Amino acid sequence: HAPTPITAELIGAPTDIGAGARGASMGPEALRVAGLQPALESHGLRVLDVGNLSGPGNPWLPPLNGYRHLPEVVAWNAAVCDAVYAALGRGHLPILLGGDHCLGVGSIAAVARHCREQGRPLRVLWLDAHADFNTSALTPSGNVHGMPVACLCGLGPAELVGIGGHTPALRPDQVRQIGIRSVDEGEKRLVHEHGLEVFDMRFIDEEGMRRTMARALEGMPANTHLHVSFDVDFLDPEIAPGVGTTVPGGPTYREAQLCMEMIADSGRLGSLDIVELNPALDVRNKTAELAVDLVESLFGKSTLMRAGR
Ligand code: 5AB
Ligand code: MN
Ligand code: MN
Ligand code: MN
Repeated sequence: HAPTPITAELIGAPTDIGAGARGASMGPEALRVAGLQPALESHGLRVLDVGNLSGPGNPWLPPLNGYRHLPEVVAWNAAVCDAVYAALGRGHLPILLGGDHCLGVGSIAAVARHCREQGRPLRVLWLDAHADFNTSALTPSGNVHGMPVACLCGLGPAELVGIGGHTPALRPDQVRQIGIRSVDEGEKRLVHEHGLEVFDMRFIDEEGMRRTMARALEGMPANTHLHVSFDVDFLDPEIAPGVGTTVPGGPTYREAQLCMEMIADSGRLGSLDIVELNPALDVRNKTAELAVDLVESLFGKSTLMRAGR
């Protein structure tokens, strides 16, 4: 008989509270318009779209003590953390539709809590142009979307760092960063101090995406929960202009597909964030459509072709 299908739970978080440009708040709807639900269904998943979370508006204020909009960022992350944790408790695979990347704190804190309770190992793949390892002392902007990895590793304001009930939510050795090509000076030092494993664009240029992903996915015991935090600015801006913080020199269409396909082949994917999509900067929703196309590969779009070889 057929195995029980995966149920993906789509959770919209329409906010740009942690970003440096307005517009990521329109991300969830753009992903729906691009056909995310039918795309997932075409690969055999059941899909439950639970709609959008709500939270405070964006007051667009300057930083206060090194953070922009910290109380609002905390409110959104608390809502995301609760929703993702509840989805995992139902046995569903949560897909967070951001929203900006500050929401990675709530999403991954929930996943970490779930894994701790289930006694399962957790690995986080952080697909991004940026390391997102700033602190209030180091940040050039005060934008919290540049800080989520640091917060998850215990570096940040107590309200965010403890949002999942355990501090820190993650150890740096649980994280693999891929596609990195823009890291601030102080942030670089902190990344090295904490021993984050970073497969930057130089590494991908020299070793290729295949060896990069093989390295990023190695050493996962069978019951590992793999979380993918997909910042759409990971992709080269030539193919993905609809983001607030473009950095040239990212993965091509084929490199990104291979990255997603190798994650699918690992068979370990347990939760996903799709963040930083900014429809206000997009061209006819093509970045949203590309994100949907890549997420299809993450759920085995290429499997049939492989089965036939
Ligand atoms: B994103 C920058 N490092 O901290 C900062 O898009 C950019 O979630 C952060 O990766 C980019 O402001 C955050 C300059
Ligand atoms: Mn990011
Ligand atoms: Mn980024
Ligand atoms: Mn960004």
